[in-house]
Amino acid sequence: MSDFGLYSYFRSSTSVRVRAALNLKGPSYDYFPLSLLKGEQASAEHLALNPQGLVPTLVTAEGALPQSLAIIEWLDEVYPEPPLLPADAWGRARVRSLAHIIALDVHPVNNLRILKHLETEYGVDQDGKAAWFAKWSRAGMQALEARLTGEPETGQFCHGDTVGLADLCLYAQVLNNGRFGVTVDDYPTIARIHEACMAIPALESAIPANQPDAD
Ligand SMILES: N[C@@H](CCC(=O)N[C@@H](CS)C(=O)NCC(=O)O)C(=O)O
Repeated sequence: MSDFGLYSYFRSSTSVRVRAALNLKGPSYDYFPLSLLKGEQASAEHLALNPQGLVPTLVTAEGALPQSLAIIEWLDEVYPEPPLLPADAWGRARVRSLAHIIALDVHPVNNLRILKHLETEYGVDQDGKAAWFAKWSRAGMQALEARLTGEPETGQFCHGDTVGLADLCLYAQVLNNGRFGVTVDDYPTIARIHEACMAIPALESAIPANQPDAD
């Protein structure tokens, strides 16, 4: 029997973050794919676990846990190795602060349900949705790049030379950006860290193309 069940969608960047954390930490998990395009995240079965109807949802012996950052921080406490947050308070605050640029400011306004709402309620077409995505994604990437380039704690990864929570958010967002034509060309430090992330087998195996529901 597996340690966990994970409700996930291959392209979902929040699911990428959690898959990467699980792969790094090592517990086994059953993969339950939900097609966001078919609306399976809003099925009665999934809503019973996650009333928001969003992925990922981690099913644990203690209950279902939605919200990728909460899942990753919980995994980090239960499986301390390798740590995804620094040992010192300032380091933890900095890593969360970097991760939040993506997870709290970029991702929420570019989520599928927002893009769908723009289309159905306001008649925004594909080009308009791509422009919306690029605007908010670039705003976050620009700020992230400035911080990563200017702050002395940046190393091979966002914080020092080991992969952590901020890196999981960064590489998942860079992958997602690619679908909307937002490249890393203007963000050399982000590009360098993304490449370092992709060189880690646990992270590479968590990318959309390597999931059972990839099309
Ligand atoms: N804050 C949540 C966001 C979860 C989320 O929005 N997931 C997206 C996929 S990346 C989703 O399920 N979207 C479905 C929809 O918008 O209907 C988290 O970090 O887990």
